[in-house]
Amino acid sequence: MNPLSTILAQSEPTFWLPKPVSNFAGPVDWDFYFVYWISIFFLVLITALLAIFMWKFRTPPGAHAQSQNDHHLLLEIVWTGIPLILSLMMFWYGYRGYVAMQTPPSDGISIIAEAQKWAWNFSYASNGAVIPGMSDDLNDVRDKVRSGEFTADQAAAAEDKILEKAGLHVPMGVPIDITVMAADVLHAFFIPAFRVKKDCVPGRTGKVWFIATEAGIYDLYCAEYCGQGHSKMHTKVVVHETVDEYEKWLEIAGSYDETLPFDQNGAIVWKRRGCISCHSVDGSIKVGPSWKDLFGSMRKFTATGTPGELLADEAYIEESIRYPMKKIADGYPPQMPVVKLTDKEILWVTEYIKSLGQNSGGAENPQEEN
Ligand code: HEC
Ligand SMILES: [Cu+2]
Repeated sequence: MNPLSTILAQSEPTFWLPKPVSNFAGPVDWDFYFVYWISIFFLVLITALLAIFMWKFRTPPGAHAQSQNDHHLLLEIVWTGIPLILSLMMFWYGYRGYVAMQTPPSDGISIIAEAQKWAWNFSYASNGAVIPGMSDDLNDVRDKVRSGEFTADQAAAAEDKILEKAGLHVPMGVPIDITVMAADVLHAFFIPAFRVKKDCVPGRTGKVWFIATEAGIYDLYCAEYCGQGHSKMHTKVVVHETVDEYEKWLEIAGSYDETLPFDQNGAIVWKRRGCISCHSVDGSIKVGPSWKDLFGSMRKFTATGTPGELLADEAYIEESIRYPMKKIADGYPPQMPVVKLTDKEILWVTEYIKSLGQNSGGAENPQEEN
């Protein structure tokens, strides 16, 4: 390491940066403060010289302007040479860090982070479990803290409960190899405490890797404006102390309780897989139609430009989930992402939708002006 490192690399949160807890925090913070202090130095130097020269060389009353073209070779060399060296250093440290971040080690734990409007899903390569971000539940907790309904302790307890089956979980001290994807529009995977950020681009995969260096709970944000619910697309990273602890968690969190009735599991799917951010179950209209009284109603839709009408039965629901772009319900935007549910999850969701009222003349398509 560089002797400057000890001065520039931080180990505590600063005014600009949160507490650094990954292998990249050292080099990233070093680069940041290197550029920062150089900028401050020159800002002060140049502003001060400007003020001094303005005063010193001001035109005396009555004087006439004269040409002052002149050349000072040594000065030219110095004020070109020093910035050149400094900017090459900035480039070099930045480039070195960038290459390290783009090269995941091959022995990491593989996880896929998929972004959709407006939720995260994390799939774990070791057992195929899909764990949701549960942004809505976490946001509820924050709202309750803000409104005074929850104390800090109650909030922490509620958050722990949610994170038993949600969030991105990783063990400490092991390389984590994350593939980022997007189901619909641009999103970005951003964990400030780890100093990693990567765009999630529909139709492409991207890579992020890191080694977490301290157990704890940290924020994970979407850092690319992705529409109405963008600001709520926020979840947590849980760093476990040991790989054992992490594996134990994964085994339990990844499974549904198959002894529950289908509709109850369907309600879990609705929350877990992010349907909740667009479909209400109480009749209110969010981005998509409410699921209340949907089953058995007549649905008006447009399929590749042609209007049609169908009964919302099991087949219609299944098709709407597997191929959301085939039939676009009238009055709604074609905004539903392809969320890859398992056959069981589709069955459970369908039972859940049935349990929310059937064919009682509800679930009208909204009026045109919506
Ligand atoms: C980003 C918002 C969004 C998310 C997330 C979303 N949907 Fe949708 N969904 C829509 C919109 C908008 C429509 C209406 C347009 C259309 O038919 O595609 C719709 C339509 C549907 C329909 C057909 C309803 C009708 O009235 O014709 C079903 C069933 C459905 N969604 C199920 C789901 C399930 C299950 C999930 C979760 C796995 C989900 N949706 C997640 C936006 C969303
Ligand atoms: Cu987003």
